[in-house]
Amino acid sequence: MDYMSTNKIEEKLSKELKPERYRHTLGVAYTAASMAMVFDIDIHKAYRAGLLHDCAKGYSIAQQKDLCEKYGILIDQTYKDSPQLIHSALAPYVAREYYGEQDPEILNAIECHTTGKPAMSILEKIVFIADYMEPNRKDIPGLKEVRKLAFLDLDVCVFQILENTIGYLNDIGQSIGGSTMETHGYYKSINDGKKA
Ligand code: DGI
Ligand code: FE
Ligand code: FE
Repeated sequence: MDYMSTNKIEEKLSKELKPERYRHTLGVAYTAASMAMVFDIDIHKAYRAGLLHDCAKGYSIAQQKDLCEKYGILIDQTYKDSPQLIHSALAPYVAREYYGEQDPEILNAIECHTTGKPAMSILEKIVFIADYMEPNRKDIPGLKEVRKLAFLDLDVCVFQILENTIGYLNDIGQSIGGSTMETHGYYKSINDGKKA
């Protein structure tokens, strides 16, 4: 697939995703672009990463599993327990094949947008955070604080999101994947190190 203009990507996503999901997608794109202005990275890159982050969400879980087979992505125990994480692993493949995205920084950022990972780039942190806090997200406890932190300290903000998410998943009795815990531990130690 050849390079697609941002306009074309928007047009295609608006057909592939449900209206509510597309609305969220635009929210993440604009939020990521605003954060890029604060943290001095390429605004347009942040916008495109936001646009593409949920590009695999138009497929059912069954279709997502088939696509994993096609691309050689292993469906491990974490994905069996939490199939809502699969669209994130698929995102770079779908973005490349169906949306012509070649930029490795964008592809990496959309790949880790659900669980995060240790030592994320600024763009990776921005997409992870923007996904959680874009304006169309329904209000949840702690969201106001996350929205402020998002423009002040990316590492503290990432950690706070993981605290909230892990607490929430524990409350509803959902299993928490290894990469989520690994990201949480990494950002805890990074932030503790800054205080010391
Ligand atoms: O914009 P979305 O695609 O809806 O949001 P998302 O990609 O951040 O993630 C979807 C869900 O995954 C969200 O409710 C948080 C949840 N999640 C994150 N880490 C884990 C997890 N769910 C489980 N079960 N395990 C995890 O480790
Ligand atoms: Fe997602
Ligand atoms: Fe999302």
